[in-house]
Amino acid sequence: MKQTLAVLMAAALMVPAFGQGVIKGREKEQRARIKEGVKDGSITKAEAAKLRREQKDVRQDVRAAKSDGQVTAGEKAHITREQNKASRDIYKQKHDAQDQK
Ligand SMILES: [Ca+2]
Repeated sequence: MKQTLAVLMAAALMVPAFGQGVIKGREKEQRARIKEGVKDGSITKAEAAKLRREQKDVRQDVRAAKSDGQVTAGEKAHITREQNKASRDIYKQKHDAQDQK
């Protein structure tokens, strides 16, 4: 019985931990990388706008995933994939020759 309660409590804590921890942390990190790229000239304004739209899309999907009060493993995997793609896109824009899209 005590064990069941502990499992339920852990499950209840997982949703906010997922949303505020991993996702927010990565978003903050990616935003900082975009800002840094704009500052050192490796990311143009147009590229930054595109990358920030990507971040916005991820945030929208996080909100949608949370809207029913439950972030499923599938939703979490989808968001992680999106963030991985966003991260790769930031890397690409930071290392391109600006004229390569
Ligand atoms: Ca670039």
